[in-house]
Order: sequence, then C-alpha cells, then structure tokens
Amino acid sequence: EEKTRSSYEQKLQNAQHSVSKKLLETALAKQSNLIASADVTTTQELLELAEKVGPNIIALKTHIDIISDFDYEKTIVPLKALATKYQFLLMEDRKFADIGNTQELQFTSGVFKITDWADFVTSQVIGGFESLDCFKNVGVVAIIGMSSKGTLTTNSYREEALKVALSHPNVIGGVSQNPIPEEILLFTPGVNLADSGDGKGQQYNTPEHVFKTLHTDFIIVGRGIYKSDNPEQASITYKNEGWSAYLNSLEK
Ligand code: 6AU
Repeated sequence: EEKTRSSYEQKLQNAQHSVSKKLLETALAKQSNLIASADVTTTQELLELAEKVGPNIIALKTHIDIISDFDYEKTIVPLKALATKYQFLLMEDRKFADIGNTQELQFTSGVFKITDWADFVTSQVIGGFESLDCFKNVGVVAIIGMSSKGTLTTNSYREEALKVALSHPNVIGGVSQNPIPEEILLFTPGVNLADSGDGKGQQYNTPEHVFKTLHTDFIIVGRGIYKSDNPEQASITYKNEGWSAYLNSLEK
C-alpha cells in the first residue's frame, strides 16, 4: 500500500510560519496549487501576465532582475495592487548564494529592494545556516535540488541542504525534484504538459507525475503559461490539472 500524503488542511494545522499559512489558505480558498513563473522582460508584459493569470494562481514568481525597465513606482506598486486584487503572493526567485552579509545587502538594497515587496524568496543554502538569518521578514524557499540536466545537487548535497533547510526558522519550503520531509512545503518547477525539455538543459514532468511521485505541494509553471497563445486559458488548464493531481495524490 502506497504511503498517503498530508492534505493542505492538515499542513495548515501544523504550519508555524505566517507565509506557509498564507500559501496554504490561499491554495484552499482558490482550489489552486499553481505558481506562475513570470519570466518576461518588461514591466508591461509582467503586469499584463499578472492580470490574466492572477485569479488562478496562489503566487506569481518573478526574476525581477530581468525586467529591463524596472522602476519601483511603475513596476512594483501596480504589481502589488494586482496581488491584493487577485489574492496571490509574490515570490522573488533570486536564488541568493552568498555569505549572509552580502545576501542581506542584495535583499535590502540596490534598485530592487526585494525586502519591501516580496512575500517569499528563493535561496541556495550553500552559504550555510547563518546565511539565511537575514530573511527575517519573509519566508525562504531553499533550493534543495535543481531540475536541469547535470545539476550538482546530488543525493549527498540534497541531504546536507535539507538539514540546513529543516533546521532554519526562516525556511518555509524547498525547491526539489525529489520528495522532502513534510515539515516544509515542496515547490516543484520543471512542469510542462507539452514539452519534455527546452534544449537548454531544462527537464519537464507533468503535474500528475510530480504530485503522485514527489507529493509536491505547489507546481511552478513558466513557459507553459507565459509563452502560450492564451496565458489566461493555460493558467486555468494548469490550475485544474494541478488540483486534480493533488486530489488524486490524497487517495491510497
Ligand atoms: O517552466 P519554465 O521552464 O519556463 O520555467 C521554470 C522556472 C524558471 C526557473 O528559474 C525556475 O522555474 N526553476 C527553479 C526555481 C523556481 O527555483 C529551480 C529549478 O531547479 N528549476 C527551475 O526551472 O523561472
């Protein structure tokens, strides 16, 4: 008999961090476990995408440093308004990977001032436990394993990375292509219904696969949505696929 997973309701009861609670509450309220990755390069594209997919997602994942015309007032202020309007969180996929002091500067300073607007951020844990101390006011999603071909996140790396992630109070989850302990939330990118790869090392799985075999909590979809002819419809498709895959994964 296969092991069952905990439901979002069960995870919500055990959640300690305010951002974990918010994510789980949003998932249940919107019946969605979809995070759209907005890997677009202008403010207009970013805001248009957020407007189209906003109702169907629990979070919008940004790479804010690829926005060529970034301006706090013109980019972040309206993005935050859309996040409030459609009830989604902002996940900045910065993948910090330095010593604590440098990460703190990258998080709080420069033009992006991530600390002022992101609900949660991604970070490598390669800098060790204390490198994560600076993310006090947000949740951290630790990079445990990567989706790309030839990644150096081997079994033994992932084991050590998990020790850091599970022990740090700022960490709410991990990004991985393998199952992780249920104490933290699992975020899985590399999800696409049409393709198996992108010719640049990315490797894709289906929502069904990642819920069934990894017991993931949230799927992250980039090109499957923003490159689609109809991003709004694509977000509905991934939302529905993700939700039914989640429900199926609750059954024995
Ligand atoms: O669906 P795609 O391939 O268009 O986009 C996947 C998104 C990109 C990557 O930077 C990110 O997910 N990603 C991550 C994250 C979220 O941290 C880790 C990883 O291992 N693979 C991956 O693709 O924005």
